[in-house]
Amino acid sequence: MAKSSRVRGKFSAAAIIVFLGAVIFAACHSGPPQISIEGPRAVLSPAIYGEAMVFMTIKNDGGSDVLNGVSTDIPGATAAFHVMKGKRMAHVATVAVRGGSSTVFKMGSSHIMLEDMPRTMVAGSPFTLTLVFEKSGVRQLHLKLEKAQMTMPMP
Ligand SMILES: [Cu+2]
Repeated sequence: MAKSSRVRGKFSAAAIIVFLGAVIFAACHSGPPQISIEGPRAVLSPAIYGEAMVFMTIKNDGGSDVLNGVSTDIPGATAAFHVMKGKRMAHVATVAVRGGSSTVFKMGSSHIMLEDMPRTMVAGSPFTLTLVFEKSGVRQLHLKLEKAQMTMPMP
């Protein structure tokens, strides 16, 4: 009798730990997003004048969010989200920023494309990139254009 009740006690303790774990996990990845932007860089295109690609890691330790827009203060320039479809870039209007994970913009993969920059924008030129998140609101990044990279690693 005493033995079986001790076994039951162990089982329920394990059940409580699993339950608490699930609650903590749910709390972390639901509710408001917790966005942090790591290692943002803007690199001039080695091939096309007036174009640059922006790379970064968007870390989200909270619930899911969506990137609904991107813009820049560079006069006349446009900013857009690009994803790779095979070997071609395709424009997308929004980018999902899943909870509890990192959304990566990198060379040869998803990136932010700057086009139609004026000739005054050269390596070292500062500019502001504005990201608009559905839930987290507006984030502004102050970046400097970096010189074109001569080697373009393939995805
Ligand atoms: Cu692109």
